[in-house]
Amino acid sequence: MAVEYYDFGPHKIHHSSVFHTTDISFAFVNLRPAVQGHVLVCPKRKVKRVADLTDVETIDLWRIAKKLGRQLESFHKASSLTFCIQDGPQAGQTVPHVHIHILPRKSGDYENNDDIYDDINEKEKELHQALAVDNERKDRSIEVMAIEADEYRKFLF
Ligand code: AMW
Repeated sequence: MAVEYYDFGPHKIHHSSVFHTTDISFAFVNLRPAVQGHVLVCPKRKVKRVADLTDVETIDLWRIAKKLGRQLESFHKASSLTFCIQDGPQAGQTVPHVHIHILPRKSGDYENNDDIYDDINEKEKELHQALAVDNERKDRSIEVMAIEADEYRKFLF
């Protein structure tokens, strides 16, 4: 039987938000995307830091990120990609479970290209505050996220 929830650090990701899985990893849509198509790829095993990944996990994560990146870029009619890992709290990691951010990029999406990193952190700060006040989702509903994941399931991989 398929699992109902996937562990993402302390968070439970409903299967409807997960659009690709292997035995080792899963890919899911973001609660607070910085740009359209901002998704996350994560090992199923709860691993905090990149150095804790096995070689098999490392290869699987990047194999998925590589393929998904190309497909998401085309799906969202983008022309570049930002791949990013915040590895440890001082690097901006807010969820202690390794994840690769994939962000399709378009011309003019940010005034300065690298502003996207500030935006990722800003979105995470907002999310953190929202979750601290009330453990409910205030922004994207599970239904909206499921629709996005459904689309990817149909068109990607
Ligand atoms: W990190 O600061 O740890 O590099 O990034 C955490 C990412 O996880 C952010 O992009 C944030 O929006 C996302 N996120 C946090 N909680 C959830 C959740 N419950 N469902 C989907 N995405 C989440």
